[in-house]
Amino acid sequence: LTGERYRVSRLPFSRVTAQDLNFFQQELPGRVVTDEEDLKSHNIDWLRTVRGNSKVLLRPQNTHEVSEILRYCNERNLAVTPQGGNTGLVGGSVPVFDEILISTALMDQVISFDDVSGALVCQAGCVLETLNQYLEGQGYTMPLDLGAKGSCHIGGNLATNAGGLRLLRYGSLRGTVLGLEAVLPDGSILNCLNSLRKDNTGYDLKQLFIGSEGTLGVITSVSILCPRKPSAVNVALLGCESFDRVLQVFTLCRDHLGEILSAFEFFDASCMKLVQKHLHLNNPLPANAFYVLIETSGSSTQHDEEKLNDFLVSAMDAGLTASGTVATDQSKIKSIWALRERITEALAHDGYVYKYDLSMPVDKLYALVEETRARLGSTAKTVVGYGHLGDGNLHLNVTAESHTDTVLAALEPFVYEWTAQHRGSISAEHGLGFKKKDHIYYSKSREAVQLMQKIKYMLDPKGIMNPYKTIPTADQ
Ligand code: FAD
Ligand code: 2HG
Ligand code: ZN
Repeated sequence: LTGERYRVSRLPFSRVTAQDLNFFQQELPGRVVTDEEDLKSHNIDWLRTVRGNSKVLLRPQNTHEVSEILRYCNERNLAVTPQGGNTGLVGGSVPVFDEILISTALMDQVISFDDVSGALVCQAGCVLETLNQYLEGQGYTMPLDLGAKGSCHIGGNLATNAGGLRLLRYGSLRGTVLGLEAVLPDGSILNCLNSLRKDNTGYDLKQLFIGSEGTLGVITSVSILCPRKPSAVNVALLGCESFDRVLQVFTLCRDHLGEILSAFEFFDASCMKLVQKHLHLNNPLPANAFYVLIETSGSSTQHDEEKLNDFLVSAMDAGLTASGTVATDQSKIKSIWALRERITEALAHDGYVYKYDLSMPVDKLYALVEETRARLGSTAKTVVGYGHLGDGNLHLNVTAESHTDTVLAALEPFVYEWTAQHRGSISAEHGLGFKKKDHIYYSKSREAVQLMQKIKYMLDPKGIMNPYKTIPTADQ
């Protein structure tokens, strides 16, 4: 866990005193958590691989309270870690040492929804799935969806610039977020919360906070453009005998389904085995080397079904797919999606997980999985490859009985070098957090990192915002 394995030393921040606790209790009566038991789940990440030792968690309800907390912490030189749903996969959401946790859990109010433009304005602590349910009642949907939707907060989604299962259709948060409000480390409030589609007045400051992983300020409110809820959704699960076939299915799929294609995900046979073994999910197809999940979202059931059927006939005729099944009703759609969405959960049951989230040219995606598998041999329990193929995003995961330096040494820097050689990114959508910040140079130049450090220093000269995360400190 933290410290020993990662060889990191505590920076000279102040330590929380009784006087500090008094101040917090005055500001947030009944919303200051200091009980060790209650703090446990906030001090450890979802993967249970990094653990901090925070002694206090603050639960503000509004922007003003966040501002008061940060102004005080900055003056006192107390380090803080913003925390949403704590579903992050790179150790960014938990303290490394005794940083104060600022939770957005009680900032869960919808502020406004414009049912003509689809602009939703809400507080940062709204849970993604709750927002989606709220919108569905009004004929709209959220432009992003991910397996952690039941727990992750929209503020956390912005802070990590989460990608997920709908990016292929609705694009990244960098396009769908219309505005945001953030509290800077000195307590000042940056209000960029507009709901305009177009606004070219000066630099687009909201982009700095999207993907900043809590290192520049706390995102307190969000304005996001939501699409209409599609009235016709179909899902197909296909089996393919090689990755080459998967790629051919993708090309054919784009030709046939074009504008109604909303997801193109793939996973290999090892993933299927894991969800069957650990989660008892049912594979509706005969065993295959690869599986492809295709989703269409459109406005005409008949038109979409016709298109999907034409595509399936072409794929079968061309011998690209060995077997397949189609779902139009909600419960079957859900059970097919579960096979893909719950792989992360199944992996967590399998052992210690080494997790890589890479983007690279699609034709190279699976070669890395095969090389990794051959390289590790019997030292690994399972090596799997899956991901958002439509976005060129591979999730390479390796499980072992426990963490060992031998497995780690076989994986790193190999995986990062391989990715950099193919001009890929070593973090496609999960961010760098605590675990990967020192690997940034595989994907960014020295000059780019130096400019990031200058921006960080300008906004957070004392470095109190989520220290030890995302970018290497300036003197490295
Ligand atoms: P947290 O985990 O609490 O925090 C993440 C980071 O953001 C931390 O650095 C934290 O300090 C910072 N932060 C949180 N809230 C704020 C705020 N209000 N202001 C400033 N900084 C803040 N990610 C994807 O991209 N695509 C996926 O498909 C995907 N699927 C997942 C499936 C599962 C089962 C799990 C467990 C995770 C998945 N993730 C995925 C990763 C994770 O869910 C996302 O990164 C999510 O966006 C994190 O949201 P959160 O509220 O849990 O943030
Ligand atoms: C997904 O796409 C998530 O399911 C998690 O991004 C990926 O666990 C992973 O590696
Ligand atoms: Zn993903």
